[in-house]
Amino acid sequence: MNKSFNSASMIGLGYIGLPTAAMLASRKIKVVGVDINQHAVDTINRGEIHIVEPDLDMIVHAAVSQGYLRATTQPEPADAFLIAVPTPFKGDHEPDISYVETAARSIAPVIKAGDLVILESTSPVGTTEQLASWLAEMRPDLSFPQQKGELSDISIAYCPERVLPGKVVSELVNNDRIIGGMTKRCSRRATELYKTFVTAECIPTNARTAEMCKLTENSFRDVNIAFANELSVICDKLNINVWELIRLANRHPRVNILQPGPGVGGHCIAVDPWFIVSKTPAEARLIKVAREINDAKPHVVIEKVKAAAAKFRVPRIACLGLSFKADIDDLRESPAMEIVEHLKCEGVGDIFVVEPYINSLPSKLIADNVSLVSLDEALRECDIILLLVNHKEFYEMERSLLMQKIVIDTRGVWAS
Ligand code: SAJ
Repeated sequence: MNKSFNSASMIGLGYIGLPTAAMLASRKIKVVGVDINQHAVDTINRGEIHIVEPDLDMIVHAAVSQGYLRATTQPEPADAFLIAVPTPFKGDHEPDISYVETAARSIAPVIKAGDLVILESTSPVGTTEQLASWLAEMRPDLSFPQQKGELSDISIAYCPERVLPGKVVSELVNNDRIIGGMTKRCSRRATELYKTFVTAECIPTNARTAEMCKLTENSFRDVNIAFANELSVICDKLNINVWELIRLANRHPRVNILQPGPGVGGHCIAVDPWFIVSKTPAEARLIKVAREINDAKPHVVIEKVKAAAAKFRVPRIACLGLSFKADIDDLRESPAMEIVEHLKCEGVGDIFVVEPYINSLPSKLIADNVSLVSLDEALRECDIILLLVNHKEFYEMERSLLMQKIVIDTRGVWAS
């Protein structure tokens, strides 16, 4: 049992906060999770979860029933505070760190000398220093690293999460962790906390480098997906099967091209590169173009569907998958959603969605008369089959059912 931290508080109980809170609780640290979403709080307090993530339900259930995890809407005192709230962008791709500010201001009244505050949310460079100044402004009775360095009452660090949705539980334990303390002592204290459940390495650095490291990881992936997406558009023009092309090119020992798709979704890769672009617009040229290429990809797909639909009087279009990637329920920033919405708004045809991971469509689509149907029904009723997400159900289906249909496979699921 860890003696430095008997209690911890997680601010934000979403896709990152809840699993992290549950892992800490599984190591017998008393964890209070804080969220403004009363439904999430009530669900967790029943020992259940409000998100889809493999194996998380068992860990949360055990932590709640053994009394190590509890949720509430108001921050309470604890030895360590971890902040995992959203950092979206606003207007012209400018980062919106208002949730971090609200979280900081909400914990300020309950922090005490000796506490550790960790920011996990993906953030533009400088946000941790900003967080420290909000706390200092609200608590002049306490000292902070920017004022007293190693002697400060409060330790502050930036420790980005880097887990993959769908594999969160194992990656939380097995991935190396970057620990960006505002001072060396801050890094040591944060490492001590993470070491309660992380078996991989915790690597210390400063807060600004840790912030940039997180943005760099996701921008690296975005740029590489943009390369694959650009290849797919080039191959369409040249009448080459892009999936076969990539498979062959990847047989080179130093080539590893990612997979094209209908666009890049999720709340991370489609967002984080803009945090670099907005700070250094003149320098971040490749990163910006990659974002633009990936953002343009849904429109390439829409044009293909329109061309196919023009052959029918009232085209019936089955859209297979709505989530932003395979085998999860997360619809945030999903290119599949964007494509479905456009097809409907532009009156391209009757739209049927197959999404095995959700029980009802978002209200926007219900209002637009889009129907959620089974795979069997979609294949029976529709003329055009548009595959948008590579869910395992679509790999496993009987391919002969696609005969006589116009198939647009944006993920290469049926390419071989
Ligand atoms: N995608 C492609 N082609 C590919 C790989 C992905 O089109 O070859 C698309 C996906 O379909 C999806 C989007 O990219 O729409 C993002 O999916 P992803 O699996 O690449 O990443 P996320 O958003 O689920 O998680 C990423 C991860 N970052 C990296 O791999 C560098 C994860 O480790 C981070 O923790 C997460 O972002 C985050 O929270 O920042």
